[in-house]
Amino acid sequence: MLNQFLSAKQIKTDPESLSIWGKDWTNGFVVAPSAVVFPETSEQVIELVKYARASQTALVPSGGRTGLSGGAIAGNGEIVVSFDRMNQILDFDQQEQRVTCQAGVITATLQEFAKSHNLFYPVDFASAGSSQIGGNVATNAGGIKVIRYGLTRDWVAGLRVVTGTGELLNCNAGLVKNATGYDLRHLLIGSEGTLGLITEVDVRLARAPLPHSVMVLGVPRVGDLLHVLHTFNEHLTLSAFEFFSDLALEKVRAHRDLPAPLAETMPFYALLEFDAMEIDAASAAFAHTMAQGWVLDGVLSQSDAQAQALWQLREGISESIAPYTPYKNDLSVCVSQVPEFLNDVDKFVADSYPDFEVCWYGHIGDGNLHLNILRPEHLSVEEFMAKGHAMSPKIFALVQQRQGSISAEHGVGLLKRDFLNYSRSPAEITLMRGLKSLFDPDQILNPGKLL
Ligand code: 2HG
Ligand code: ZN
Repeated sequence: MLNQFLSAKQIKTDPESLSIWGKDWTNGFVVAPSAVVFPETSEQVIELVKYARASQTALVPSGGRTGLSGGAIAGNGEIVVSFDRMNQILDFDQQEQRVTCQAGVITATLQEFAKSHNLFYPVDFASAGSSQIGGNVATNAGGIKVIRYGLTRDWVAGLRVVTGTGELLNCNAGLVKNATGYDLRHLLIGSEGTLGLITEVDVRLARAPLPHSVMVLGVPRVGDLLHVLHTFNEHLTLSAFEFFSDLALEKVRAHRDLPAPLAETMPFYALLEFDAMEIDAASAAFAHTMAQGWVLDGVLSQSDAQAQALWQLREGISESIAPYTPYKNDLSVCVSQVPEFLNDVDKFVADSYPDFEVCWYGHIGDGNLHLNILRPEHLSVEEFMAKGHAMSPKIFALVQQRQGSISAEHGVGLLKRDFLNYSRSPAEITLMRGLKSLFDPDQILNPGKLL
């Protein structure tokens, strides 16, 4: 019985709690867990795994529930393991620039903690106020600063993880160098709760960043976005290179009542961030892109408040289109392939679904495009989802042609599980299944996700 090792306040079975903790931000899946539990220690997580093995009950790990691939959805009587009560910062070493967090520490709390010590946790995204570090590690979260600082993986110096056999692994306790065979830490990062339950993370921190400037540029063609990227990369170090289409801008402006960044509407916009001290190099790069006709207009932030206002144009898009219940995809190809790939998708949608609107935005500097197709008013959510489902194999085939990824940063979860073969070979999937059986022989950890 759960109450043999958890107190009453650590177990919820009321329908409202089940519906809240049983899902993430993904729509369209059945939500039906049997309980939600809130462990407070790694020992309690071990007890939970032992209980799950003995009773053959599946566990669904749950962080801030901001996922968009259904990785934290419990649809089949599972016990949801929420890390909300494991939200302590346990240790900090200023010299080593390293902090040890329980899995449930909110990303923004970690960012604030780093800032208060004149350091920097550089992994950042719009959902940082809710997402938890354990979930970020489980999905190898990316976000808006990957171009300069890399992914969550690049900041994980150590992990404590409870496997599906109830063993607590202490993977690389903060070492910089460790050449002792397979690095299980990196196998567990991005494993979406299918190999183990992450209880603690040692996070490396960066030096505090210099003050930033932000530019938003109007760009006529998608190919020009890459010319702009390369020009700026040659002149200075970018900490972000994002893009969005005119439709995306229209939606976010309407939703947040924001002014237009430029005098005229442009087909595409690039948002660039760089150290303010590099302004001369940025001005030279800007002048060159204007002279070439790759950029038609631009605006530069004059204060932190203006920089934040420009960022809203990009970061607010996802929320602003949520009322359209979009068909969502998170795709990547090599950066050089982005223009042709984007045009392939646009052509496919225009030919096959002429009444659908494609809302493009994303981390184009990483080759990561968020493809959101908006539901037309005349279609019900169910009708539209059915069409989206029919569309997926065609879009994933276009990804496969370019050896791209069907999930760049959101994870596979439930949403992409049946399409994994578009990005992974049969040999890779067989090895992944073998690893799953080793870590979780009873298939109790997030079953049905990823594989
Ligand atoms: C972003 O970059 C997030 O804004 C969400 O990854 C993307 O909603 C989306 O498709
Ligand atoms: Zn994103």
